[in-house]
Amino acid sequence: MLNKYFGLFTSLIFLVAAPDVFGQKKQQKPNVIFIYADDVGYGDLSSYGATKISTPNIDRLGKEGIRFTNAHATSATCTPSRFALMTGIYPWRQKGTGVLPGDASLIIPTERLTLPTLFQHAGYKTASVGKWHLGLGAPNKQIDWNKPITKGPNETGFDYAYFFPATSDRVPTVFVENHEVQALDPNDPIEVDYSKKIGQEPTGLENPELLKLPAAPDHGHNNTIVNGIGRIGWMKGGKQARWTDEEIAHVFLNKAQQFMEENSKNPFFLYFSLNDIHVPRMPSTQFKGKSSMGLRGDVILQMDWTVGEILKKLDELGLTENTLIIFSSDNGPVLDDGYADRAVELSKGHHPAGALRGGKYSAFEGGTRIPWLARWPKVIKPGIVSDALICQIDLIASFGSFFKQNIEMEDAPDSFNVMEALLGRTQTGREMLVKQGGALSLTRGNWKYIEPREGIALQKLTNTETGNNTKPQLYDLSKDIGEKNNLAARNPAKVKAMAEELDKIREAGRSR
Ligand code: NG6
Ligand code: CA
Repeated sequence: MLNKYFGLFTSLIFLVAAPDVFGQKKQQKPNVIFIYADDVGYGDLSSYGATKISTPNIDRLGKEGIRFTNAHATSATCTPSRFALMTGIYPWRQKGTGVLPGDASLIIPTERLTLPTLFQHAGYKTASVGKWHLGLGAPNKQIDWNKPITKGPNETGFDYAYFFPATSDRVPTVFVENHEVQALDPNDPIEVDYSKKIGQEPTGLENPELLKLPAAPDHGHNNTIVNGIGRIGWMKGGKQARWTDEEIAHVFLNKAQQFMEENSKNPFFLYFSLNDIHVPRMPSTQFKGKSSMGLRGDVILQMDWTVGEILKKLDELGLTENTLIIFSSDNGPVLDDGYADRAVELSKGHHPAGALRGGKYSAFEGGTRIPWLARWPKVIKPGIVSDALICQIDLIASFGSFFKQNIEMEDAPDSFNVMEALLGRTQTGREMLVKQGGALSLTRGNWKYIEPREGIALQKLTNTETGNNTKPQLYDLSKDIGEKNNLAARNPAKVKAMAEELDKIREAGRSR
């Protein structure tokens, strides 16, 4: 503890007094904006090879900054990737970090160091705007949506938060500002249930004729209908508070821009967690029909526009030069994720995971290797393409080192300081990385080992190759990025060494 405070104290002195942090006197700390898109694949952006869709605003970050080709989320779904980003802990070390329902309790212990608390310690104002999906309220306690919500983003390091609880396909379909559900009418209290139907409202199962966006067969998404869309989970009440899906991107953008304006005179950290391009894909009128790929393409355009609006706001506020803005995604892509939005049929000729195998839910590269572009005009040289191995879990150790904060091992046991790589000063990132689809994998250098796992090889609903195999898999990513050629049988010693290393990382409770 003492150490920690001493570290904090010295870092404050350092930051106030440092004459030369980046070659300039009295360098103001950079603003940091982390834009976290949902389910955007390695091949979904034009800068990563997409030809059927154009994403000029996101691509611009790479042209004016750096674009990574070997950047990763820890996991192939949302909640665990976000948990890792916030805590620096591999999510599989903690039970209950899988995809959460909308009424789940907060899974980040509030006493922990988190990425936003680290920024607070460095004197930043912090905000979380957008999708949350890390649970709310005390453990094992039912959330009362009609009273202030006790634990959430504000208790894990965010000074300001405007968010929805889980995903846009899960109830409750409401926005929360700090602790309060927005536009709540006390005479129409909200109730949520994930185990049984509550209330008298139509459900997708009973009244499919009421759906404006039909659910895909067998995927669920057929509980309470809100805004013509069947959701996962049942809710009643809160009629006035329910969102309109087509407005979500605009609402979040407005809140993000407002936070930037209010904090233009002091350093800020904005975690901007987009709803796009998760299902249900419901673009605003502005983007409907604007792509050649149906709704999924339209929300890619909407997402790109959103990034462009953030860049404009930075220009307008005179903050462009000294803002580090990062764009990334929480997991790989999926076409059919449960609504009949024709994504599969209309994406012909588009490869959402690029040359990678698998996608969302998969232990193959498509599940976790994601786009990562970053711009900071003052520091990052324009036009760098980097193949450094980096992971979102590394942000906490990287910024810890940047701010000269002392991060104890137990604070972020799986986070590595890769700041030099993030800023394009070296092409060397971390040496190894454990990733999670269903199975765990270990990547070290060119080699990727996927540990044996029972379970279906192909998830039919989403058409995902899961990476499950009862035999070990070993791929040489330098020659076989598509993981087609399993070299395990020919390299038993390598398999043994990597399996042992993975076991050791698991047992040690830490990897740094
Ligand atoms: C799945 C949902 C899927 C999506 C996912 C979470 C079904 C059949 N599928 O359970 O639609 O919501 O959870 O996505 O219900 S994530 O990006 O937030 O991890
Ligand atoms: Ca996701």
